[in-house]
Amino acid sequence: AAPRAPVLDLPLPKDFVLGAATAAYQIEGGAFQDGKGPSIWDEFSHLEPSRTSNENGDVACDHYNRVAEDVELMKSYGLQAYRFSICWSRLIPLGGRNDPINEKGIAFYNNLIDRLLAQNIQPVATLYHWDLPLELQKRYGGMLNTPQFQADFVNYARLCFSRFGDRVKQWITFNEPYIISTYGFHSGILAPGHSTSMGNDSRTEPFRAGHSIILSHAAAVKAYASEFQLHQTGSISIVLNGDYYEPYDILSEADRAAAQRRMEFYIGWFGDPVYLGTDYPACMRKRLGSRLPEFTAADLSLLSETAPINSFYGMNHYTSQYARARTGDPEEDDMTGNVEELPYDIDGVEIGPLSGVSWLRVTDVQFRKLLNWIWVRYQRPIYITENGCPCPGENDMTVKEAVNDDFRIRYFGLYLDAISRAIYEDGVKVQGYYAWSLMDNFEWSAGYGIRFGITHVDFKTLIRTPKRSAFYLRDTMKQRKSKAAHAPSMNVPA
Ligand code: PNW
Repeated sequence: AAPRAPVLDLPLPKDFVLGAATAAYQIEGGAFQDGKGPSIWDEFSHLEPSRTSNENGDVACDHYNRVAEDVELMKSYGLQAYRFSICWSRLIPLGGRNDPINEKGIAFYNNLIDRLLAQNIQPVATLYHWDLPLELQKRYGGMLNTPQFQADFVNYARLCFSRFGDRVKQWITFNEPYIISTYGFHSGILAPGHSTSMGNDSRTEPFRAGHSIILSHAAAVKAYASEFQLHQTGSISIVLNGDYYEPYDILSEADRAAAQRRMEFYIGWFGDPVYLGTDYPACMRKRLGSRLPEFTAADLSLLSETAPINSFYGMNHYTSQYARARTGDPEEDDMTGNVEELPYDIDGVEIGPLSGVSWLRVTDVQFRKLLNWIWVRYQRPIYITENGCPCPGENDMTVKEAVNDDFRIRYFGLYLDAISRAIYEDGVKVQGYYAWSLMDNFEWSAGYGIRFGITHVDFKTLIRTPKRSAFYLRDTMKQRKSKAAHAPSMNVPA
């Protein structure tokens, strides 16, 4: 076996933020409590035959009824910030701009936010982590209806800013538009589960959904900036995920171009309109033709006006792959720029060790490269808003075994070292790191079978048990920050 690189516990800046992240549907439960309306996930997770491994989020971690206990956990982990998402249909059960508001839902998030602040943990709120009010999907097709969706989203965003913005100082509009668009409207493995095999048009739907997300994001940013930011003094942006792509054959010009193109089809799709205020990447326009919606002149001026307001880049990152140029014509519903994705290169060498889930390999070297790619392209300070992994075989372990999560500790250690190198050797500005996830939770189509938590959750008793990685994060952060004072600061741009 190849020698394993050691974790070096390299320095991090003193003001670097350690947090953990969750999403409403994955942890809250209370699916029918206190007037919450159903979301597309309540419907999707109850379909027969099951598309979520015969499990659903009705109870999940029961966080809805255990906020006090969960904030205590965060405190014991030394977290400085907590990224959670707000369930739209808890606040507006039917979702729309003329529909009634549910004060009990507002009270739930008020209580969470106040408890966090009482422990000096900064709340970071995501407005949309995949749980669209079901009624809006039924009423007008949800994201496939851009003007209606945009108007309803901005109304919901305004409600959140006005009720929580006195205390929430960092806002994220959408979590992972790429995953929403491709998994919700192409492969269909996430809600609303559209795909060609279900009779939907997967050639165009993902790009229409993505278009709605971009324009709804921009409209919400504009509302925040013009109506709230001056007195609330918070920041707002979006969270984009993305893998880094290495060329399958480093000597092949076609594979090198394929790797770059794959990242533009993944990250540039959303990053260019949102952060640069421009049209979709040229390679997408060229290859997708009429499959890709057009921005009107008014859209483009909204995008260019709001682009600079997005003051940070929210980056979810887990893994990387090899990209190989396809030789034939692309599939008619191709989403990749005609690129084949592989876990190994031309010599058969795997990109990194496999974690507890088939799509995630440990690729810390590529993480550093992606930090550089994003920094060069978008020039925003970066927050790692999600990063983590399940350990191999973790779901078959007893609690006693699962809390000794050495594989996860090493993953965190290597990825934090990569951040340190990006900061001090490459001059990339990285300001914080949120572990995914605070606790084991409902992992979408995989149900409860894939565990990403730094806290073990027994889904029968709902008992929480800290894993060693939670305390590793606390301790390594302290150690890394104490070193930072002595670290040379190189190539840091103005
Ligand atoms: C993220 N992929 O989704 C989500 O933001 C979380 O809700 C989720 O629990 C977490 O990652 C772990 O899966 C992703 O296939 C889903 O590359 C799939 C991928 C990446 C991110």
